[in-house]
Amino acid sequence: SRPSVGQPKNVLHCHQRSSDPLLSTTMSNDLKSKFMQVYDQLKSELIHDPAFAFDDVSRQWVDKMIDYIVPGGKMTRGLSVVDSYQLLKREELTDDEAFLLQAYYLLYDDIMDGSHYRRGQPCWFRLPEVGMIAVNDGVLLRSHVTRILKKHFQAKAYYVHLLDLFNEAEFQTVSGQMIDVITTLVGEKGLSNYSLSLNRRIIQYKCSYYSFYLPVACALLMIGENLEDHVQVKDILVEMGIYYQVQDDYFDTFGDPKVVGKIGTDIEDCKCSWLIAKALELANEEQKKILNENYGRKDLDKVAKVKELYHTLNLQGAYEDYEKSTHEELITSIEAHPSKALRAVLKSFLEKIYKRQK
Ligand code: DMA
Ligand code: MG
Ligand code: MG
Ligand code: MG
Repeated sequence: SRPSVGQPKNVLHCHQRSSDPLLSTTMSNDLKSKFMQVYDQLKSELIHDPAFAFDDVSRQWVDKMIDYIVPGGKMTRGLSVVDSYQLLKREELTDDEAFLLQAYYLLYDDIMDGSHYRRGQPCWFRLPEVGMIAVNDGVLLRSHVTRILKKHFQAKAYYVHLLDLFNEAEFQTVSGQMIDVITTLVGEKGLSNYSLSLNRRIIQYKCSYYSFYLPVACALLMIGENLEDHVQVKDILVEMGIYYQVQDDYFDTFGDPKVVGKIGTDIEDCKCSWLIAKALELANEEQKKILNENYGRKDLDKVAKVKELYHTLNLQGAYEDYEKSTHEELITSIEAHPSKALRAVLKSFLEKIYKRQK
């Protein structure tokens, strides 16, 4: 089994909450606490639903489940909505469906990936009393997203577009998740079809749309924009999302679990991650053979052999080059956008994720 990270609940969790670069650089404490107030309100709306009125057991379950998996992350997506809206309209707004959506994707992702830790604590489904009840918890969270949208945005002219946007983003994400997982069935028989272009296709779907496009698109709808007029913004955000997930793939092996709050499973799971795709591109025939023999196996010695080869191939260096050139390309496409406000939104997001450590 996987190495333990010691006392995750105390050590990792505290670390993560206190040192978030995103929150500390761009969000005032005031906005953070306001954001958490909205979280509390939305949570209270759910736990006081008549569905749970007849007994305390179900209410406590939902209370605990939501607190366990919804806050505690970087809250990037939820805060991005607020951030974009403020930059575009210079008004205040707090809103957090996007991070509820994130909680439910992660809940399923950890089950699918057989992960053990998330945000410095054991994955929700790993708790002895939870197990496969987590499957239903995920559906509950997802349906609550739609209910929040209804309760708070039903009267708005853009309501139907907002619903459609969430649904589309969700379709893209779960399609990406499906491809991410079924690709490994082929990979387990041999890595010959693993490539950077396959990795790009997977991560574009599973990560970009909901993590980067969705929050900004929400803000655009709220200020009365038509999303069809913002294809250029969408393309840039999709590129940024791909970059974000390449970083995630890199942290899976090279990140410090104490900092990223999770323990990587990509090598064991035979994922078509950026690292293996890049490694295959750089490897000679002999090294490719080693990768084919050791990648995608639960055996710790085999995992170690893959990591050793990653070092030999200097994937850290390749990653640094990738970061640098992607940053330059993104800056160039952002500069080409005609709207000053949107350039500011896009640049602020890029600078938040550039060279992130978690
Ligand atoms: C995550 O991919 C994608 C979604 C849609 C949650 P991943 O399995 O690499 O994420 P993590 O490293 O956080 O488990
Ligand atoms: Mg996954
Ligand atoms: Mg995962
Ligand atoms: Mg990952």
